[in-house]
Amino acid sequence: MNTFQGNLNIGSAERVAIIASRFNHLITDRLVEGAKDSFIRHGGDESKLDLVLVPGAYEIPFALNKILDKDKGKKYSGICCLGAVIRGATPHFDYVSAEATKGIANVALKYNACVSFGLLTTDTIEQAIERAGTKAGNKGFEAMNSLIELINLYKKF
Ligand code: INI
Repeated sequence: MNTFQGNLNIGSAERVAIIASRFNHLITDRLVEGAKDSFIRHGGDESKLDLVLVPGAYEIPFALNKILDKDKGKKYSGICCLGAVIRGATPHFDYVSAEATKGIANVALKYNACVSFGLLTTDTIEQAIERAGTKAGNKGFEAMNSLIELINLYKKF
């Protein structure tokens, strides 16, 4: 059986972008730190890591679309999307989380791009804190790990 999978080494020549939303920035700042930590620990050159900030998670797919449209797959090896959607008293959460999730997937498929999904969708702020560098780890770190693995997997095809 031939098995294909990517490793977790990112070459120092690879350029990667993080798109992160500022909404709930107490949380998203920690996700960015986690993603940056993963990038550097796996061999990435910090000067090749770009951070693109958008107002909220709803805007992540639009920025992703714009960047990939301009980039044509030349500049970035991959893009890591980070955000935090936290349920409130109204149905707003459902619309924002659904559109951000669908939008990121649709744009990634449209451009056949390496994109990872580090969007927290939680019922409470406590759940978000747990996933942003405390009890449940750091989902930004995990999302960058997945991106690096995907970048290396794609090189095999
Ligand atoms: N954006 C988030 O990133 N997280 C949220 O929890 C959130 N809530 O709950 O409102 C949120 N809303 C803003 C939205 O993403 C857009 O920025 C806004 O609607 C303007 O387009």
